[in-house]
Amino acid sequence: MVGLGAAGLVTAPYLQGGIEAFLGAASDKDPTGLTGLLPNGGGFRYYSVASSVPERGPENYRLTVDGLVERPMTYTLDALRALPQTRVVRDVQCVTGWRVPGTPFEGVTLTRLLDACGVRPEARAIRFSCFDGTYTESLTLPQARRDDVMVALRMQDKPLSHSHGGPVRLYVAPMYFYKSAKWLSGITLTRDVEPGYWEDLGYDVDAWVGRSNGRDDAPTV
Ligand SMILES: Nc1nc2c(c(=O)[nH]1)N[C@H]1C(S)=C(S)[C@@H](COP(=O)(O)O)O[C@H]1N2
Ligand SMILES: [Mo]
Repeated sequence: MVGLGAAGLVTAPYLQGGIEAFLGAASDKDPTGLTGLLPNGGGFRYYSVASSVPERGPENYRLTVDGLVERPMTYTLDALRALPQTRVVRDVQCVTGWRVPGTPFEGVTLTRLLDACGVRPEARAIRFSCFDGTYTESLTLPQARRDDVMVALRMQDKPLSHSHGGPVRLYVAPMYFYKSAKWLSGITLTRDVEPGYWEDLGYDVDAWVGRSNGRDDAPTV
C-alpha cells in the first residue's frame, strides 16, 4: 500500500512537470511556458521542442512513405489535397491538462496512404518524423488504421497554420495530443514500435486519452 502510494506521488508530478518545464526552459521569451496562448486559438498552446522550424508550403513540402513497403511514395501538398478528405470533430487533450473542445480536423486517413504503398507483411509499426529535425512519434499498425487517425491538412476549418504544424501534421484523435506530430515529413514502416520523442522521456507509447499516463481512472470529460 505504502509502496504504491509513494510511487503514485512521485510519478504524477514528474509527468505533469515534464513537458511544461522543458518548454519553459526552451523559451527565453516565455519562462513560465504558459503564455503560448494564440490570440484566436481558443485555448490552444503552441508547442515546439525545436527552437525554430522552417516554413514549408506547396512548392517545397514533401511527405515520404518508406521502410517496409512495396512502393515507397513521395507526396506533394497538392497530391495530398487531391485525395479524399475525412473530417473528425473531437476534443483536443494535452497530457498536461489543457483541452480544446470540439475541434475539427480534416485530411487523408493514414490507412489510405498505407494501402497505396503496399505494407509488407513483416511491418508492425510506423515511425513518424518531422521537418523540425527533432520530433518523432510512433503508432502500431492497428492504431494507424483507425478511421480517426489521419494526416491532417486543415484544423478548425482552415488550412493548418505553421504554428500548429502546417502544412501537414499527424492527427491521432483518440490519444493525447503529443501523438499528433506537427510538421510531418516522414512515415516509415518498421518491424517494431520505436518510441517517440516524449515517450523516450517517460510518457506512454499507447497514449489513449483517459487510459494512459497515470490517468487510468480519470473521468472522460
Ligand atoms: N513536431 C512537434 N510536434 C508536436 C510537438 C512538438 O513539440 N513538436 N508537441 C506535441 C504536444 S505535447 C502537443 S500538446 C501538441 C501541441 O500542438 P499545438 O502546438 O498545435 O497546440 O503538438 C504535439 N506535436
Ligand atoms: Mo502536449
